[in-house]
Amino acid sequence: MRRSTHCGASLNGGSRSLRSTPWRRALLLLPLIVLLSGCDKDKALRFGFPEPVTQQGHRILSLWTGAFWAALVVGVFVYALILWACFRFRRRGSRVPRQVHYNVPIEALYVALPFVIIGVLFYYTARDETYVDKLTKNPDVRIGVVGFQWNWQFNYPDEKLQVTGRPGQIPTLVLPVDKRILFIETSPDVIHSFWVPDFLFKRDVVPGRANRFEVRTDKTGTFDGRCAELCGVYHSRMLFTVKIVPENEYKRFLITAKAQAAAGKSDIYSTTSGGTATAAVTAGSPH
Ligand SMILES: [Cu+2]
Repeated sequence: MRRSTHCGASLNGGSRSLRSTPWRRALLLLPLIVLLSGCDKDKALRFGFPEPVTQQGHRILSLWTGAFWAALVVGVFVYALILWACFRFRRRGSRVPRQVHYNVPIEALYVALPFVIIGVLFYYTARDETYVDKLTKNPDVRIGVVGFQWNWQFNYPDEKLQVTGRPGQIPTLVLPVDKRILFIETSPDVIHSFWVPDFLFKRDVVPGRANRFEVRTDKTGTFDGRCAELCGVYHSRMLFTVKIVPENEYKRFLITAKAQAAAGKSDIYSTTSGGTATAAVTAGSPH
């Protein structure tokens, strides 16, 4: 009898602390979470993704946020069920709870429901991947990307111009806004990965093959780019800058860069014989 009284007291004490402590902690943490999030409501609603600067990026963002909301709803529902079961059916005295057998409708539901969720996620992923990978017949600008140990070269085959990063000099890829840009990637050595976080996209640069992708730029600005594949000892030096500018500024850039290249005044700009984008990409990569 004494033992059961002691046990009851401990359980009551336990339930009291369960009721108060986690909630107090959560309330204390809440301002900290808001503070650490930088109070950027838009970024919080993008679940950490940057604001996209290409049309394809908007589609990728909607896929990401959709999947995140779905995961959030499922997560909250599952945790609520777990907590509800923990509190609702916690031990009370020495009474044995009602013993039950299987429940066919509920078991059928929790087998079928995950398949429905996977099916929906699969559908949207396949749909958006097809959209992002789509290449148009006549892109406005073709850019050859050469990733090499340890820098980048950008070729403008239609302009017979190439931009090559040198040690200590980060190359800038200038692109016009509101245009369809086709990228053709190659590598003379190992696998690299062309990544512009604000595109919400990266693609491997693989030796022996030309990987292609296309974006439509829709916002001007200067954005960081980097290699996203550990490609050797100086992988961290593989940085570049992407500058998306209005068309007249883009044309001015081409004129200036080509003039500097022709005059031999620049380490970064040089002229090429042109040709197809792939040929221009693979030709003359510095090593
Ligand atoms: Cu690399």
